[in-house]
Amino acid sequence: MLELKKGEEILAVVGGIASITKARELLAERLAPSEGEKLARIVNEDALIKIANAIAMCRPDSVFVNTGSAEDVQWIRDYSLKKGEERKLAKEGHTIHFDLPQDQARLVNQTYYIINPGEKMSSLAKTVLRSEAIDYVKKFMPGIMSGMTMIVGFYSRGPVGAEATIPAIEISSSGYVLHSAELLYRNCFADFDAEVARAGLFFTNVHSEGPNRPEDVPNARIFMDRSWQTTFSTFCTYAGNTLLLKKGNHRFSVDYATYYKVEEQLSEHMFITGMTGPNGRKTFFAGAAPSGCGKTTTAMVGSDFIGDDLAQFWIDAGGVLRAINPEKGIFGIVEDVNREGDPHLMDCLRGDGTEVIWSNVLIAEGVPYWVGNGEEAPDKGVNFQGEWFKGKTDDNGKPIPLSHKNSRCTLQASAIANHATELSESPAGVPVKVITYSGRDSDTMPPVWVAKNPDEGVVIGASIVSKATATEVGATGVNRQPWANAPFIPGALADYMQAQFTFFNSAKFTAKTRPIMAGLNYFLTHGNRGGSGDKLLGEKKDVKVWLGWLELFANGDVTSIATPIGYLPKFEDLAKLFTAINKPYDKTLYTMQFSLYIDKIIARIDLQQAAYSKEAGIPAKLFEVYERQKAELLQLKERFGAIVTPDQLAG
Ligand code: SPV
Ligand code: MN
Repeated sequence: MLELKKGEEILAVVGGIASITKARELLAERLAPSEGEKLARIVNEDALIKIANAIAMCRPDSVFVNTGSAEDVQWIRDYSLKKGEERKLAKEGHTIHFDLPQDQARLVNQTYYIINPGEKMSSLAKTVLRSEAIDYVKKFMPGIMSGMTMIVGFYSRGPVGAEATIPAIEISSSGYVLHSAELLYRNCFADFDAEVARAGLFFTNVHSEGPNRPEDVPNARIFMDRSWQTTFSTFCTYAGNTLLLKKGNHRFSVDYATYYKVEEQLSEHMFITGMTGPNGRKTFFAGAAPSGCGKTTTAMVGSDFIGDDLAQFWIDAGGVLRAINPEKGIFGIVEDVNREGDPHLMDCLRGDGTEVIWSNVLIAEGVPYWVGNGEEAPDKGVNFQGEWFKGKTDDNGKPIPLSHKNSRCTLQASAIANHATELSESPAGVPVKVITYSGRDSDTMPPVWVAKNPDEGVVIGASIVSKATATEVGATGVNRQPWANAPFIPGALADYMQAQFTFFNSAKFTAKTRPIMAGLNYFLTHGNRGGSGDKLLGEKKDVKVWLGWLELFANGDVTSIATPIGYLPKFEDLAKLFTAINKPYDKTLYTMQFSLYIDKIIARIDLQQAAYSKEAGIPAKLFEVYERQKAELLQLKERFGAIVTPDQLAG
């Protein structure tokens, strides 16, 4: 359940401004004439009251209104440099930003949904009661911007005018945050009022890094008030914690789609990309993957890249699934980005002419370096923890890597050679025919398989797992990652799941337009498929083949092998696609990749069933699909044994 505008609005409580008259008085008093003139172009009263309250609460020395004009954006770049949040690098347009060592990724244990008493939330969500959140904000946010400038920006989460686009305000004392916002989101200052009227809502984000000291990070909070669609972020700078236009507002969009737009919209943690099939045919894909599982790489494999992180969907009047990217840029992980796997991105990172904000990489003589870049590495430099030299260890004697695992690059997507910029900006969105779900699964699911129907497709999404890292404990060695979206699902998982079943089964789709839904897995190892060692069975460039096969399958150009878990590709069809990427592919490898390891799949189903049975109100359909698949797998096992090859399956 989600009830909007329920409970006290924290900004108003702490800022103390309840009327437009009072808001206008405060704005007249606190804004320099130049900024007041700019803000006068915004007429939405709710927005002005929010901004006035943020000023009353944070008490900045001055306020800068970002209209998105070239001068305003340059002001933001200069402010960030002057404040020391970014430093210029050797290459024109490149800067480096370091987050504090304690703030190198999403602070999941300090991220909370603000809830009203009695609200039912996802079992995976951390919550804080409204009254406690108010206490925190009252204690830490008044005066948090004193000595600083507050920057106010207006952004559109999608092309202006698109059915699933929602506008938002980003307020921050950080030049880096607003600079990032300019690269990643569409500034909609000129259209803000009209967009709020069209969409019927807007999101608000208030952030301040405060003094930006390590000792304050324990006090950092990322609060998301789902009832008032407002975020609060303090004492941190990592964009995933501060630029809440991104994951903060994604959470609100998920919430809004789940409770207010059932069968109309979905909001997903997915890339969007187009593949070119025979005769120039374009087929668009959207795909989910947990953070750090190759989502950006997959997106850029397409011939018509649209987005690498988020997707907003709706079904149009003709029954076609449409998607837009709420972002216009990339906040991408750089580890393992190299010429071989990511040529287009490398062109932007090493070539000229692209504005890039680097974060938390190694800088040596003004040049950024990162782990896995395929280049020669310097012996020393400055990285996320300060001075660095080869062999440097931390307090526990552990080697400090050259760059942080989550170090990132921020740039506009339009800089990428295969970005379909015009299409990305179209309010009509792109027609999506293929939905994919992938995780990091070393031993169970094949590289690609297609759901037999929408219910089974929803179950593939519900069953994503990623291999646990060394820091995560799990009896089975895998983490469940429902739809790769679970960290961003505020409400009950059961409600979200029901919304997925309803959406993908919608009668608005026709037999021709209903998307196919597929699983992808790039992480099988030799050792787990009858060979030996931890080496992966495939490589990054194989992604083109898996997507290429799905493109053909979605358009009825290839047949498949039916199995209890869905449809598998035939060897001959894959072999042709591998030939097209100049790579040998043999039947032995195919058999290792596509044999069904029945005991493993059943163990995986058991793991999911056990976990979902603990969750209240899960739709019965999920368990029905698992039961049917299990029964059919056991029949197969009886006939062929525990490992069933594609040849046996094809019978
Ligand atoms: C992710 O972690 O999924 C990201 C980066 O896309 S963050 O903004 O931190 O969410
Ligand atoms: Mn993400």
